[in-house]
Amino acid sequence: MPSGERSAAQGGKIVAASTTQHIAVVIPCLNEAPTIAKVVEDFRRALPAAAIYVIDNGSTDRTAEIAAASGAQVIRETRRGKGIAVRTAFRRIDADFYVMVDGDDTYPAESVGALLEPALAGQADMVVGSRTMAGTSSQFRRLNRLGNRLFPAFLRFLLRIQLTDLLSGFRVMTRDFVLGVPITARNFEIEAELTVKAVERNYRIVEVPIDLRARPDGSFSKLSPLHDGRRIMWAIVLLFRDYRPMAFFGGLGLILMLIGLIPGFIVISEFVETGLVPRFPSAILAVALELAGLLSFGVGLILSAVSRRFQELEAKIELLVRPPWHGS
Ligand SMILES: Nc1nc2c(ncn2[C@@H]2O[C@H](COP(=O)(O)OP(=O)(O)OP(=O)(O)O)[C@@H](O)[C@H]2O)c(=O)[nH]1
Ligand SMILES: [Mg+2]
Repeated sequence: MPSGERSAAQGGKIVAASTTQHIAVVIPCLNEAPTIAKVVEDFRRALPAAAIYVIDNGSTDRTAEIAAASGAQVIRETRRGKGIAVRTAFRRIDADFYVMVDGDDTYPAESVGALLEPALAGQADMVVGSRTMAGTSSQFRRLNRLGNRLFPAFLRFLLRIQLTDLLSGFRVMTRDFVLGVPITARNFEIEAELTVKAVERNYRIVEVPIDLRARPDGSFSKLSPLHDGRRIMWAIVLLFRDYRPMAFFGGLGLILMLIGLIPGFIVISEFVETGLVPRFPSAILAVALELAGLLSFGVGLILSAVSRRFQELEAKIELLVRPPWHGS
């Protein structure tokens, strides 16, 4: 493994100290020709010993060519999607620490030292550059800002995740983290997936404030707030279903049963008064809703037992793959 330089921020300045840790900067890119050279150069300056990789998804502009000319190693991935590009990067690149950042020159390279610090010090498995922490002055597009408020609130409500920025594209991850968190997202759900899966697996997440810049003129966003926002929301719902099946199906069951009480109450009160059941369809609807609710509860119970056993299985596989007596 090549030797690298250890960078840490002290008083806002990045200082280098020698270490044998290998740092890889991973930049997923789709048509970022106007900015990619600056991003590569900025990270080269901030982390002189790190290897810089641009994952190109068949850009139709000169992104790959410019990235290579700037000294980055270009990995080509024909399947479209930021999530797929990041997954490919993690499979192909071996490093002790991974820095993930966008190629649109919106994240500050000068903050990379502050992001690396908790990971290098062994205090964090993933460090997230938070664009919304107190004290930051990030420049969001209007709908993006709304999404970046809405999703953390949504996750706080569903999964009690207390983080300020779920969707930040500027992160540092350790090798252990990258090996331990399976990625399935294909597009912009990647960040939400990383965050939720990290929390559910009890990885240590540290947020560091950063300022997001606006995209420079002539560079175009690949994110459609409505379309991708919907996908991110859907991804969060599916993660909730998979990681908290009892809450998901139990909640659904409770809602169905409560709705079923309405026709049920009418039918029962009529029966108590007259001894008859004149509204037959209401009676059937009430029973159907109560049974559907119970079924949903049952599904929740079964899935939560299965998911618990899978957690145990995952812990055992981890022990087999990386036995503790072989060091970390
Ligand atoms: N490899 C690859 N990278 C992608 C793809 N889509 C987006 N990206 C990159 O992912 C990063 C984030 O995309 P952006 O369009 O900047 O999305 P955003 O940062 O959420 O939103 P804006 O900065 O407002 O546009 C950029 O570096 C893109 O080039 C893709 O399909 N493949
Ligand atoms: Mg961007």
